[in-house]
Parts: sequence; C-alpha cells; structure tokens
Amino acid sequence: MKRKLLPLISSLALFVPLTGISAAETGIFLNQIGFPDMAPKTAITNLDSDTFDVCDAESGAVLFTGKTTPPLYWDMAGESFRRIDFTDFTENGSYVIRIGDEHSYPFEISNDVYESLAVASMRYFYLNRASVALPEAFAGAYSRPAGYPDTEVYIHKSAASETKPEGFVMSSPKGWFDAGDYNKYIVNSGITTYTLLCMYDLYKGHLEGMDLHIPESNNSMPDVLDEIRWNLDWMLTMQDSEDGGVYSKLSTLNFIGFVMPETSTEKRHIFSKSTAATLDFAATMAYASRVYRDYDAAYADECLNAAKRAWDWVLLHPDVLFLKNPEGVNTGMYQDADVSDEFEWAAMELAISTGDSSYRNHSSEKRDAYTVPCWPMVELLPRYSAALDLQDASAISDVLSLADSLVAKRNANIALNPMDRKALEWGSNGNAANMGMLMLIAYQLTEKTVYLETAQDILDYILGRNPLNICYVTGFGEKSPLYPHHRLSHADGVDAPYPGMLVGGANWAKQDGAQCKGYPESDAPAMCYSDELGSYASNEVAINWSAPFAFLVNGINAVDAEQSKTKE
Ligand code: G3I
Ligand code: 9MR
Repeated sequence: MKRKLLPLISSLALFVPLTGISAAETGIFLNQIGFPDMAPKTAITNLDSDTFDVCDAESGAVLFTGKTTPPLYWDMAGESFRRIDFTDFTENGSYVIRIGDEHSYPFEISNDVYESLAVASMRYFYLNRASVALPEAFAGAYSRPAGYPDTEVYIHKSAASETKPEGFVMSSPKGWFDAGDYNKYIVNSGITTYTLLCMYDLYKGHLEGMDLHIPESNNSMPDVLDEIRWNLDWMLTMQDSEDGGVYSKLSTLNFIGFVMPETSTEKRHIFSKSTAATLDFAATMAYASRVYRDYDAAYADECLNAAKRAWDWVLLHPDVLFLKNPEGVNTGMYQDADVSDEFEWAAMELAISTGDSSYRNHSSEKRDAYTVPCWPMVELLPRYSAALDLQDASAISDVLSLADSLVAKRNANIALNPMDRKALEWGSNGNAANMGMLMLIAYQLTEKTVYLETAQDILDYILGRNPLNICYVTGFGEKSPLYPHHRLSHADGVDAPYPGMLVGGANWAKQDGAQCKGYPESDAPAMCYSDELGSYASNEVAINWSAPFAFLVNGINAVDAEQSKTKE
C-alpha cells in the first residue's frame, strides 16, 4: 500500500497566506502535524494575550476559544511563554490557532494523524541502505544506483592479525549509512537496531502489517523486520568467524566530500575489534533471536550463536577499549571508556534469550541511578528487557523512577518539556526521542496516562513546540530542515532533502560554530540550532536518533489506533 508522504493542507492558503511570516514571528508554537483527537493538545505563545481561538484552517471560522496561562520563563529557551490548552476540542479537521492578527502553522486533528509520519520514519532506513540500488519504484525521486557494495573491504593495520594481515580482503555488504556520512559503526548500530526491535516487539499488533513499500514488501516477513534485518545482516559480517570478536567500524580513512556514494572510489577499511562493539553486538543479536524466532527460526539461531560467540570473546578480552582513531584516520569513533553498562546489557539479553541465568552473574545488574539511553550509556536497556520480558519488579521500579523524574521536570516547565541543558547537546532530538521511548515503555508497564501524555509532549517538541517553531523532521510540517548535513540529500540533485529524517537538533556546545553562520543570536540551549549544511553538530541526521523517533511516533500511533478501536 502506498501512502502519501506529505500531510499537506493545500486549502489553507484560502484563509490566511503564510508567506512573509517567518516562524518565530508567528508567536504561536506547536506541533505542525497535529494531534490524535483524544490526546492532550498544547501550544505555547510569547504573545501577550489572555485568550486564543482555534479556527478552521480553510474558512477561518472560530470553533473553540480558550484562556492562556500567565507567562512563565523557560530557561532552555531564554524567553517567557504562556501555555495554550485546547485538549477539549476533539473534532477532526484542519486548523490554526489564532491570537489577534497572528496565527500558528496549520495542524490536523484526526485519529490517524501520525500514520504517514510513522511510515516515513521507517522508510528513512530504507532510503539510507548501503550496497544496493534503490529503484524508482520504491524510492521515487530519491532513486539511486548502488553505493558502496562493500564486498571488498580491507583490514586496517589496527585490526591486523596473523591470519588476517593488513590489507586482507573481507566482504561486509549491506547495513545503513550511519548518518550524514557513509560509514558503518557497530556501537551505533547496536543501540539503533535494538531500539527498532523493541519497537516491533511492543507494537507488533500494529506493525506486523505495516507496508513500508520496500522491495521485500511482498515476502512473508513483516516489512519492519525486513528493514531491520538489512542492518543485522551487515552486523553479522563484522564478527571474526575465527574468534567471535567484533570489529568496531567499516569506514574510509577520512570523511569523504559531499558526493553520491556510487561516485566515491575511496577504499573502505575494517578497524580494530573492541569490547564495546562486541558487547553491543552480543546484546543486539541475542535480542534479535527472540524477535525473529517466530518468523525465521534458522535466522534466530544464527543470531543467538553469534551473540554467544561474541560473549565468549569478551570474557577473554574485557577491556579492549576504542578510545581514539589510529593515526591518519578521521571518521566517527563512538569511543567509550566505560563498558560496564554494555556488559550489563549483553548479559541480560543473553540470559533472557538462552534461559541460562548464569550470564547474569558476570556483571552487576542494579545501579543507584539510571540515565536516558544514548550510544555510550546503555545501562537502562537491560532494565527495559528485564521489565518487559521478565516482569522483574526491581527493573520495573528503575524504569518508572527515571520516568517519574522526567515527568516531574516536564510538570515544572511552562512548555511541558523535560529537556535540560545536559539533554540539549549533540543529538538532542535523539535524547528527546529516547525520553519519549522511556515514557511509552512506562505507559506499557502501568497504563498510566501521564506517561502517554508526556510522550505526546516530547513528540510535540520535536514536531514544532520549540522556541524555533521548527518541525525537526525533513519533509514534514510547514517549517522543517532544508539543508541537513546529509551527503545523499546534498549530492542527489533533488532540491528537497530525503524525507522522514530527524536532524540532531539544538546543541549549546556548537562544536561546528566556527564555520557556521546560521545560529540564532540567543545562546539559550534550545535555540542553538542552525539549518545549514555545515552544521554537523546540530543539523546532521543519524540512525541512532531516527530509531527512537520511529519508536515514539509508531508507538503513539499504535496506541492511538488501539484506543480508537475501543472507542468505536
Ligand atoms: O557528555 C559531554 C558533556 O558532559 C560535556 O559537557 C559536553 C561539552 O561539549 O560534551 C558532552 O559530550 C558530547 C557528546 O557528543 C554527547 O553525546 C561530546 O562533546 C561530543 O563530541 C559528542 O559528539 C558525538 C560526535 O559524534 C562527535 O564525536 C555525538 O554524540 C555522536 O552522535 C556523533 O556521531 C557521529 C559519528 O561520529 C560519525 N557519523 C555521524 C554521527 C552523528 O553526528
Ligand atoms: O561530515 C562529518 C560528520 O558526519 C561528522 O559527524 C562530523 C563530526 O565528526 O564531521 C563531519 O565532517 C567534518 C569534519 O569533522 C570537519 N571538517 C568538515 C567535515 C565536513 O563538514
């Protein structure tokens, strides 16, 4: 089934032309896609008005009027806002919020408002596949020849062994391009693939039949699992069949220019094995074996055996840390000096998948405090698995206490936003999406609506309820990134960037600041974003940010579909 990718409200222009009103000047900030009819519906405004109207986008008719709250300062935005709440308005349709002469970007209320966004968030992965041509039938304007077959890649000096010396040729095809660059990294692939597997696991009822319009759409495997397998297949090639250790990355020696991958003649290399990569691989493969078991038992076995062999390697090599690039190499590092969390994660996934609890004796399970997952800090992931798969009371309590602390932060903020300065760093939108995933897991464990509502608040932030009034997903909303740091989007000759991509987002550290001109004047953390090609620290895309975003939007979409069914 082909679904439209752009939720356009073409008739809006009949009411009020948007031309000439730049985003921040509209003064009304909200989710530009819209809301499920029964969801909380919140916007914020920096306009000085006690009331607001919800108007029909086409006719301008006022359909609902409400009161704004008094203004409160939002430190992350460096500005004061009033809150607008129109939750009680549930009629399906296309609307704008109006205050005086100003109006918001248009949005919809409907009970399948996120359907096309949910599909696009997964098609991002298809469109960023390595090693294969994307035919027009599946990629439309983004069709392209195969880039980086990776059937001939070279063992780098740092990975050389007696049997596989420097320059030894390996084959390591498939996988997704990591981000704006074309390289492939195991550490980042681990958390990304796990996140998508977990999404499938939780929302199987809704996702089993989802049509992603990919070449495998007509086989017997659900499309979401076909797409995830594209990366699992690559990860499997990164394991040394002789000893079970896993190589850290496959990349060129340096980041290449902004060209299409099929035109690049740079050699690709395989870099040294590491404990972090091998543990992330073990955890992901062990989890995959559970998810694929019902669909392809042989594949599930292959994944589980790979996980066990990786674990055996790690017991012999517990501290092979990848901390910096070898000389002459400048590509991503995903460096990690503390692998205790990766140990906890792999041990738990292996224990659950094999039923052998002795894996759990190898690492501590319980921490005093947990953090929202990100690629270097995965200690919450085994708690998710123990809570969801084993109904482990102590894991459930760990998940809920972190969730509650974020709910408290959100409640204390005029924009209902739990993001703090620490979260507003490189990949902040990925942090937001991971908070949303945590909320949805807490909701799954308790059915308490406050978690679902907080997940909606986080999605609202990503889709426009932020101080820049930007929908951070390419191709969606009225104002979204046009110049992401994404080589494919820049080099393909198509004006519009690839659709469905979540950009990194606001990042107060602005590591690219020296060469970027587009950052706003304000240094408030949530303002530090620039929609320009050179802004790799705020405007790049990456699989590990898109995966929790896919989780968030597909999760809310699935819960919404479920609730609509019970309502009927
Ligand atoms: O956690 C510290 C914080 O304590 C400190 O206050 C702050 C000050 O700058 O830094 C924080 O760490 C930052 C970290 O991201 C947060 O996750 C580092 O400075 C920052 O350098 C690091 O950036 C990473 C970036 O690579 C550079 O290494 C990003 O996490 C990571 O997502 C990104 O990944 C790149 C790959 O290497 C290559 N492919 C693209 C991909 C996405 O940009
Ligand atoms: O394009 C690279 C991007 O994928 C990385 O995330 C980023 C940080 O490692 O680096 C980008 O490459 C830039 C390099 O680091 C500095 N010179 C400019 C490069 C392209 O903008």
